[in-house]
Amino acid sequence: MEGLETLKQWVEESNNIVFFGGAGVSTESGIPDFRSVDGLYHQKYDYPPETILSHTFFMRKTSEFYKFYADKLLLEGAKPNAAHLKLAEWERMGKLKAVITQNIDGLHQMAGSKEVLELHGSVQRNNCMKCGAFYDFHTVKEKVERSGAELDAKDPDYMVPKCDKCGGTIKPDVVLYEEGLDDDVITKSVNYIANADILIIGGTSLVVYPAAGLIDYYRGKKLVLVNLSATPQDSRADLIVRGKIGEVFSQL
Ligand code: CNA
Repeated sequence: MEGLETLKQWVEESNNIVFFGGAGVSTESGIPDFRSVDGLYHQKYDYPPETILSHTFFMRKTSEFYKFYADKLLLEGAKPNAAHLKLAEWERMGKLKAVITQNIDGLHQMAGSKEVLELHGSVQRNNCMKCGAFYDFHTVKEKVERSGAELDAKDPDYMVPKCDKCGGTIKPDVVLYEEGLDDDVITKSVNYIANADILIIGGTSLVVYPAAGLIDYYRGKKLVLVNLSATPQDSRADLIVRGKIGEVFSQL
């Protein structure tokens, strides 16, 4: 595979790698991305995914939101793949400083990574919008399923998880379209990227802003892109490895 040997050598020589990734990192774990041919944007729904995953839609059509969310994003049983595992291993070896991810699936932490900056939040954390009570992934999944089994599909609360303490609606700690990113996560990400020796970008179409704009802070000369398809930033890369990220990382 072209570029693989160079990447291998750069990784061996470095102890300041930063990884920036997206949905393509988890497709080999069975979680569909947005923009690939079998991604969510090419499947049929009553509304486009970016509409369903917006703040306005969540507030106005909460039941519709949870139907899509439960079907496509609240996936149980997904396991980290070779890419997640290799990144965690590099961190343990002191080679990698941080994983910055647009993913919300929690697979990097499951693989053992510690410094994970989640730009778009996580399905693992959920809070009641009224009283703030915390709920984990499994509890929310159970509540969504129970509500789906007990209520009529036309009920406005169909599949909507409710708080045990106050009855309020539970919302995932996921950054929806129209919502802002966490300042602290952004500041830390900028610092890691600005000081990185190697920036490896993988499994992302680099079209979702402001996240994709973070790579502008990189000042080094080892910008690596590991992606299945071309991105608008390919011309800026010092090295491109075209392939499946799990397969690529298992050879590093
Ligand atoms: P995207 O726009 O769907 O792009 C994915 C990119 O990854 C494409 O360029 C693909 O060609 C590429 N790709 C797919 N599979 C592989 C693979 N095995 N190896 C290498 N490259 C691959 O996704 P982005 O992350 O760029 O878009 C940002 C959105 C998608 C973020 O807001 C995420 O929250 C959101 N998302 C997250 C998940 C998740 O958490 N796993 C799933 C679906 C969408």
